Amino acid sequence: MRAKWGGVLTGLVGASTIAENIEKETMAESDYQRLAGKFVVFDGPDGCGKTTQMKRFLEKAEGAGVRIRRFREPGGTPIGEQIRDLLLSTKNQEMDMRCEMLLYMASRAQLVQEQIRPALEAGECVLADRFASSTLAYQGGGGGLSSTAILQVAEIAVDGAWPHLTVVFDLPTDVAMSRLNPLWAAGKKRGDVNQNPLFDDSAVKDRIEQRARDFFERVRENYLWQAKQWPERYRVVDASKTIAQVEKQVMKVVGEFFGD
Ligand code: Z5A
Repeated sequence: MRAKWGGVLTGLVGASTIAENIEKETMAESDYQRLAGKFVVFDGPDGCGKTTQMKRFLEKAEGAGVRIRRFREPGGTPIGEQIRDLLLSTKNQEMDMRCEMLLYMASRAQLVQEQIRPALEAGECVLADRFASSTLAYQGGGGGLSSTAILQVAEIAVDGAWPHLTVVFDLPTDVAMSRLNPLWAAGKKRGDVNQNPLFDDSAVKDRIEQRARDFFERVRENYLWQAKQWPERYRVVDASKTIAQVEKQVMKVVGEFFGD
């Protein structure tokens, strides 16, 4: 398992690694077999469609005989699910960003020790819905915490179990928001989305709505920055396309990453 995070954590660059050339629609049998013992993360802003794609990928990988385990963050263990409730509860509006970051990491530490490391050591493929890349994007890019500080805590939480590949699902914020709540696109009442405290603004005012939107712009930009920072283990797909088109991109980038 690799621990290659680090370097100077500043700046932002566009998604030069977006898979635009959609040629490879399926993964070869040999590509699937190379997933054994590999740790793959699907990540991206809310509404990017990663969960939809994970289900499809999982089905295909299992169909090809791959022993594959799927986890979501925060959560994935009994302790992690309790931490998830704390984090996503709309009651905890006063939660400090540092507390939030540490709770995500605490859930992750438990998940790594209890599930991810044993699965990888047993030769299974691990497919995770979010990982440390989410903390960098949300609590770092969105919340303003230093990426260096987040990575220092992550080194403790992850304890060497870094993903081999992180697939970032990139799309314009408005598209993501409109998927989660069509009212967003119409500029009307936002409502609650996935019990997300950021959106718990039942009497939406423009200032609040704008603040949430800006946050997610920064989240998106941070994911793209990560992909630029660590090109050897990140790939970006254009998640604004149809579900079938995004799936083709996923097959292409994963197949090529683990292929010959
Ligand atoms: N968070 C954090 O801040 N820091 C961290 O370290 C971690 C997480 C680990 C977890 O919420 C929250 O925790 C998350 C980040 C934060 N939210 N915030 N803020 P969650 O687990 O409840 O949800 P999520 O991870 O954000 O995933 P999601 O809401 O399930 O969305 P998704 O996985 O990105 O997308 P989806 O469920 O596959 O699709 C969303 C909708 O779009 C659905 O109706 C689909 O049918 C539709 N969809 C999907 N693909 C397409 C395409 N291609 N076209 C059109 N429509 C589509």
